[in-house]
Amino acid sequence: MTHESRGAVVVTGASSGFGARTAQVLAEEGHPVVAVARRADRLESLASHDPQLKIWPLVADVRNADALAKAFEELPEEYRNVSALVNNAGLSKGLEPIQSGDRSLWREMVDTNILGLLNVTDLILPRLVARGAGHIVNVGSIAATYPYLGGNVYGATKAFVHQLTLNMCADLHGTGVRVSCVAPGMAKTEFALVRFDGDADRADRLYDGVVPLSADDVAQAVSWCLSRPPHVNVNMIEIMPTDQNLALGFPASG
Ligand code: NDP
Ligand code: 8X3
Repeated sequence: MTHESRGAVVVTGASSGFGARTAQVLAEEGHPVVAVARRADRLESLASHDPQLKIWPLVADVRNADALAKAFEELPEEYRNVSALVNNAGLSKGLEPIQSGDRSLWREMVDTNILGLLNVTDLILPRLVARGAGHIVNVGSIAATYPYLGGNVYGATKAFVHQLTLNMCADLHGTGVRVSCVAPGMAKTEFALVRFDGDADRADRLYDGVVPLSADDVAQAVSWCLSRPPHVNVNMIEIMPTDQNLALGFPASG
């Protein structure tokens, strides 16, 4: 554990998948964790699963900056000394080609994956700069770098996350705040279920013949970034299932 990471860690999208597992892993390492998402029941069960772990459920929609700020004002004392942020909340919606895409789905992805991430960053980053140390890990995607059919707006929102990470590193040089991006490939979480609007059969078909990444694989990568010594900044980690072959096109056609 590095010096600055002894404080609390804010993990967004902690009600499921990567975020839930990351919250557990970081709490097991001894960090108080502020677990952010919209589904209160999921956060409550994460927080109460192991009473030894310090996980505080913070129910908020990352798209609503005012509600987020208000909820953070009400944090108990031991969760207020935030030293790191994992910007993980995000989603994909639909897999239509761009020419027949649905604007409301595009907006939901942009509002969540781009503006939502900026809302949380805007809230937490000034605290990190003020303490002269801190770390932000942004969860990107290989969809940012490698196109696939129907990935259009989703991939572009993740390309924003990748480029923002590098630009944040540039701006934050000399402040003691580090910024990393973890870019996973196909992983079995609720991601595909959300993308296909609750169609479980279609979501499951995505993983036919593939051993996907697990939420733990990604959580370990996030933990590794956060636990590097202060002189090391991990800019970017790409992590893919061995079974996922970019040269054969993307398996996301579901
Ligand atoms: P899940 O669907 O399992 O988890 C997504 C999380 O984001 C949930 O906790 C959800 O919580 C939260 N979330 C979504 N919208 C909002 C919102 N408006 N406000 C607050 N929280 C929100 O998917 P993953 O764990 O797989 O996804 C996590 C991240 O990883 C995403 O950014 C995704 O794009 C990215 N990713 C996923 C990959 C995969 O194959 N699974 C691969 C590469 C990247 P709730 O609904 O309760 O608000
Ligand atoms: C999600 C990765 O491969 O399902 O970001 O598009 S993939």
